[in-house]
Amino acid sequence: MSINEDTIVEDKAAIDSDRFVEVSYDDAIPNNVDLSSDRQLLKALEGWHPKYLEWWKDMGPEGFQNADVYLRTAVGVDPAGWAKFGYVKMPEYRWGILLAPKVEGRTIPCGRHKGEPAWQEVPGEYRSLLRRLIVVQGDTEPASVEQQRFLGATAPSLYDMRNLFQVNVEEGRHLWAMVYLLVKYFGKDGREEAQALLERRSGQQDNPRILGAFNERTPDWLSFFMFTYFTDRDGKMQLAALAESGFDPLSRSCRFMLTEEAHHLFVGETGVGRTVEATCAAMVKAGITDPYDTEAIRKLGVVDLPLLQRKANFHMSVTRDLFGSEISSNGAESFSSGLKGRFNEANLKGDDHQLTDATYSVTRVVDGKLVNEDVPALRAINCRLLDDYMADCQGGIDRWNKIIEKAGINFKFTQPYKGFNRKIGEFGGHRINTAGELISEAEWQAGVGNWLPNEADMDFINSLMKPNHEPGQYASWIAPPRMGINQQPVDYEYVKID
Ligand code: BYC
Ligand code: FE
Ligand code: FE
Repeated sequence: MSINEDTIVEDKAAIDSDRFVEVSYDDAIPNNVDLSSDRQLLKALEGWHPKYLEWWKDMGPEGFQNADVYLRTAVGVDPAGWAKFGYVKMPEYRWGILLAPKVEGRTIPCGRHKGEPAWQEVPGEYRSLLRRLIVVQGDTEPASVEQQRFLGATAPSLYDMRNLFQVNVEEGRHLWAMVYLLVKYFGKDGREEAQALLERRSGQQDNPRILGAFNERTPDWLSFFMFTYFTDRDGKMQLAALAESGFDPLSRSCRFMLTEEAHHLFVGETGVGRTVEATCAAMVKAGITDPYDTEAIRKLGVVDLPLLQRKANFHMSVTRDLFGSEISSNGAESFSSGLKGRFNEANLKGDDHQLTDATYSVTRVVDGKLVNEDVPALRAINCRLLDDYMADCQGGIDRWNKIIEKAGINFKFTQPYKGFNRKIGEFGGHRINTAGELISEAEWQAGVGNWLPNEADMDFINSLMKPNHEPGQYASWIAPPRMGINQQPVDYEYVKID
């Protein structure tokens, strides 16, 4: 990783290799998988390419398709220099197929096949389970692009607009990564799945995206920053779990995707952080010390901190649902078959990596009470990844709190209780407040406006969403970044709007 903007955050998902692998850029589809030697695969992907471009033009960023955007493009998988920067029109972005280098002698890290050589071909007995995992992963990538497609028009700066588009083209590349696996390894049904990935639509009634959070709206820039901090972090955790897969091509794909993911998380963390910074600075300047003096704070053209907490509550809770049921036989089977590991599987010490006798504590709702139960760890794989995710969320939250503390304002962001506002799993169907109390429907209705963004909140946020499309111009509600992209200044013309 040499991208300087990413080095100030902790999310440097490393590629654990020191070997440089040549990427072929002469082909229509840049790749390091020797595509030109596999005529049938190449033909299938060349057939998919124009349909992908059609999808991008229909469902990708609205407007700005002709703009020159200062983007990074992956040009290799060497950690020391894998990307180049330059102006690109988004439809001309070189979406490539890049796998992290093969690790010689790699073995299946977990489950009943632990220690056997990693699969280079699809294990027949797990074919449909593996395909399902790849399809679900693939489905989230275009979904996020669809969710974010209207944001360009209200970008708070050209710097932010560029970051949005960077995230969008890379999510497009992540779709390519999964489509490559489907088309190369799953024959006719793989090609059908690749087609279906371009047909489902985020939020559409009759053909929605597969997972709940990817059918929610991303209506404003605060949502975008919260999404890239909290929901792209589900991406990080799931990709990390799939990077442990015994199916080696999936593992290698995910390892490279994690490199790009670091920037998405950076955009989220710094986006929220800069918003907090602008709020605190405006409050201090106006001599406002009470963070709940909402009316006065909003008059300054900045976002009050309690509203940011409600926004965060929404994104945290819908993202937690993405981990599936805490107790899941699907989760157990994905692990036991060796198709998906835990976070950091190969490096977990003092563990049999098979979980034959282990237990794990899961919070459940039993007879109207929240209780912790020890359940077989195998069945609690999803719960464990969710717990790891929640721990991983805390770093940025602590750094946001530091900004507030430094300004001398008495306010602290917290994570709502795990079971708050959940639809999937142990807490689904129960009303639980942010403090972790089971409450009645009436209590929920009375309190929800304090826990999730209410109508007045959304109206206010909307009123702030105005374009700032001149180089160096930043909206009142967000502080300029400390540094630009790739050592460019913060007033660089990151997007040349035609
Ligand atoms: N919404 O046993 P269960 C990313 C379904 S994000 C709707 O509870 P399982 C990104 C489930 O599919 C990372 N349906 O859970 C971020 C199953 O249906 P079937 C994406 C849901 O299967 C930002 C049934 O309920 N990658 O990359 O153990 C921007 C029972 O399932 C939901 C992955 O998720 C839901 N929230 O786990 C761009 C990794 N939850 O199969 C990109 C691959 C569950 O019975 N996916 N269901 O019809 C998986 O590992 C698993 O599919 C899940 C679900 C963890 C998602
Ligand atoms: Fe992604
Ligand atoms: Fe991402």
